[in-house]
Amino acid sequence: MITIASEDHRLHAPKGEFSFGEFVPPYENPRRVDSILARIAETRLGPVRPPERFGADLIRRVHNAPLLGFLETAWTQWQAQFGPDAPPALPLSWPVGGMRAIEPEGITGKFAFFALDASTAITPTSWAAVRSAVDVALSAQKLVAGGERAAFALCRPPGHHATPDNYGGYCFVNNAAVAAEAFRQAGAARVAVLDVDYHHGNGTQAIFYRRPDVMFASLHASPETTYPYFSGYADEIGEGPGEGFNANYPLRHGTAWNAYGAALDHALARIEGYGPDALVISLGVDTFEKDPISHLKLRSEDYIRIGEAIARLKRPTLFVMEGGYAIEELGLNTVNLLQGFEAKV
Ligand code: OKP
Ligand code: ZN
Repeated sequence: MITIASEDHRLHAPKGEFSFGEFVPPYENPRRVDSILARIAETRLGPVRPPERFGADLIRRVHNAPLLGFLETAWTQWQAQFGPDAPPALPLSWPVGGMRAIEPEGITGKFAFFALDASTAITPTSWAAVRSAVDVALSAQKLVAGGERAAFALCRPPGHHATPDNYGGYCFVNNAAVAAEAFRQAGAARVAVLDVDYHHGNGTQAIFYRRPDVMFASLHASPETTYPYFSGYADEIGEGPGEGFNANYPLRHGTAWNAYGAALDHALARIEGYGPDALVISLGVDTFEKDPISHLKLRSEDYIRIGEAIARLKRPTLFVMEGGYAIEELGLNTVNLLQGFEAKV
C-alpha cells in the first residue's frame, strides 16, 4: 500500500495542552508520525511519497468562511495582542447555553467562539501543517479515485473533531471529510466514512448529518464518559434527507475485542447495505489498551482483525490517520490494521 506523508506536519508542535487541570506536553505531537513511518519501513508496507499541493476549494465545501478566516490569521492577531513572546494560543471560556453566539471582534473572544476545548493550541506555523495534512489526504484520495485499491494518508494534525464552524480535539480541518467530498466530486455517488478512532468523530458527523450521499458510522467510547461529551449517542441517526445515514456505536470503558468486533461487524453490515462507491476510514488507534488518554482495551493483534474486516467490504478504501497516543506501539498498531487489510485484498 502506498503511504502519502509530508514533513510539514512538524510545523505544528505546540508546547502543551490543558489536560485535566494541568498544562502538559501535547499527546498529539510529531513523534507520532515518526513511530508510524518507522514501522512502515520495517514491515516494507510500501512506498512513502510526499503530497501534491491542492487549492482550498474542497476545504471550503466542508468548513465555513468564518472558521477558515480565523484559523489562517489567529496567530498573527494573538501575537498582536500578546507580543513577540506570546504564549500558546488557547481559549479559556465558551459561549454555552443560550449566550449570544456572535463572533467577537477581539482575538481572545474569537478563540472562545471557534474552539471546542483548551487542548488544541495554535502556533505561528500551525496553519501550514494543517494545510499539508489536507494535501496528504487529497493526494492519497487521488490515488484511490485513480484506481488504487487502497492508500494511506498519514495525516497530522488529525481532523475528525473539526466541524463546519469549530476546531478542537487536536483537529483544525476535517481531512477525512475533505477526502469524502473529493470522492463525490470524482464521481462517487455514495461515500461511507467509518471512524474507528476512540473518540466520536463529531466533526465528520456534523458535516454530513443532513446528507444522504455520505454515510457516517463511528465506533467510540460513549459520550456519557468521554470527550467530546456532547455528540456520539446511538440515537443520532441523521436528519432530514440525511436521516438513516448516520450510525453511532458508543462503547463502555473497558470494552475489549469481543464486544468491539461485534459492533464493528454491525457497522460494516450497515455500510455494505448502503453500497458505497468509496470508503474512507478515519483510522485512530487510541482504542489500544495502553493508550495514555483512553479506556478501551484493544490489543495490538486486534488491529489486524479490524483491517481484515474492512477489506471484506471490497471497496476502494482510503485510510486517513486520526488519533493514537501510545507512541511506542502507535506504528505497530496502525500498520497492523493496514496489513490486515492487505492480507485480505
Ligand atoms: C483527538 B482524537 C486529554 C483530554 C482529551 C481531547 C482529546 C482529543 C482526541 N488531554 N482531550 O480523536 O484522537
Ligand atoms: Zn481519538
